[in-house]
Amino acid sequence: MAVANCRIKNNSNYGIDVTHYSYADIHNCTFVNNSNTNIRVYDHCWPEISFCILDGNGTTNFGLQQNPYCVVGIRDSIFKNHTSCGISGSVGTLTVSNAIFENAQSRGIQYSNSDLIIEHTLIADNSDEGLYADLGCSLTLTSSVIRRNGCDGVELHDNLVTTITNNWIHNNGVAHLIYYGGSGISFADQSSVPLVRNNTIYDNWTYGLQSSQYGADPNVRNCVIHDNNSGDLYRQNGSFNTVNYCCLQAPHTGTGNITGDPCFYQPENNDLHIRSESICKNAGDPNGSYGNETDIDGENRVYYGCVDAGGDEYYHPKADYDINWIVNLLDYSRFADNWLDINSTISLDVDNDVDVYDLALFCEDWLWEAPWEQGWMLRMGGEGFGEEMFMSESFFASDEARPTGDQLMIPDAMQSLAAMPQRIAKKAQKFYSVNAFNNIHTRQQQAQADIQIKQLSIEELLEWLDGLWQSGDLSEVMTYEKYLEFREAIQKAAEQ
Ligand SMILES: [Ca+2]
Ligand SMILES: [Ca+2]
Ligand SMILES: [Ca+2]
Ligand SMILES: [Ca+2]
Repeated sequence: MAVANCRIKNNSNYGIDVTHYSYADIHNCTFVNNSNTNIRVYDHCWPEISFCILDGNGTTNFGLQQNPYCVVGIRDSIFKNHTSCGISGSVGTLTVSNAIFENAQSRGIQYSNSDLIIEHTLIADNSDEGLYADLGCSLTLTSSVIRRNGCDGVELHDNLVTTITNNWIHNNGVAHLIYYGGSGISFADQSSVPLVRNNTIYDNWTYGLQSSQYGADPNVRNCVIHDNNSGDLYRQNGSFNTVNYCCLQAPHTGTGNITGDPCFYQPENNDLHIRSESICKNAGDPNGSYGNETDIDGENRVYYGCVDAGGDEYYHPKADYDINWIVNLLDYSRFADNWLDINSTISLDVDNDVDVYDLALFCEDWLWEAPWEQGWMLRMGGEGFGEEMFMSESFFASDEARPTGDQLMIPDAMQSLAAMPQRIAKKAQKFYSVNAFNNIHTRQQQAQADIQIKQLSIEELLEWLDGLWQSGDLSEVMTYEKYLEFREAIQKAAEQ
């Protein structure tokens, strides 16, 4: 079953009811004014939801309700303005990426006894907790932003495995309800040790982290916990005893803990990137293992030899020679001007010559933009501004108009098809031209190309250069002769 490109509105009970062993895929649909729940998922179902807008419009209770034995996948979707929770469920599995949960009159996300994997998601401005999980949940929360919720940012009770990494959790507790609290993360009676690593936990109404008297002692590493109103760490009748390599509000026992101003970029505008002078740079655990992990921006988790404390890893590539916060043709022309010279300000590796090794490094930073100017978390959410930017980040190449009312997120059928997850695309294929399906293929090839540029060979470098030339951009900064000379020099270097 597939439902694509539909407006689903003004129904009583449910917009879509997925029940009893259904593989319903819901793509590019808008839900509004359905009286109880926009999507109900009940009893052994496996729906995939992509590019949907579930709008409670101040009348619908739930965006999505998930009941026993279901596996729900959500990506590139917006849940907003529900009178209860954005999404709620029990006894199932939920995976979420690139989504927004905002302005629910209860919790943004609420689950019991479920496996939850949430990444690259904004949970903001919900009246109660941003994320609430209890009674045997396993939670992986990564590279997400949880801000300005009414009570705790994240509240956890009696859960199993909990992993919280590379997030920003800030300015929660805006309702100022003392009984319900307003901490960044609140733990109660956790049955195994939660890992809380590389998070930035800032300016919450009560504590950064708090815990009940009983339950496992969280492993807190490489975090920035700063400027929370009641304090950084609070455990009822006890203390947090595993806190290392953190930048804290007050001195705390442990290895590598520091105190002082983290030097956020613009905290008043939700921008918790750290500045070049920040004491959090390289303050994380130098012996930690970070694999292919990325920071909140999607940049490498480790730069300059050591992981930073907090969700952000500071990075400003040397290839931005003119320091205008983007690596583009202006930088490239300086690079080309110094080709095969000795120039320590242009060379990007440890020696001072400017050769193919430097070009390979230059390619890695090509079109880098400063995340403190362009970060996704700064563009998502916010009145009348966020959504189109969120979508352009996720999908659109440029600034499409923000959908309003019951408009679809993707107004164009071919673009909608190109954005479909694989499973629904297969189902939908026969309804569309082969030509349109090629779009998916093209996109996959593009994704492949992005991966390959990381494993640069000379051939790829030359292709990259040729592509640059053919795009016409290079001719603005150099003549064709100069370009050929440069290309030839690279080729020669490769043959040596
Ligand atoms: Ca670093
Ligand atoms: Ca970063
Ligand atoms: Ca530049
Ligand atoms: Ca060099």
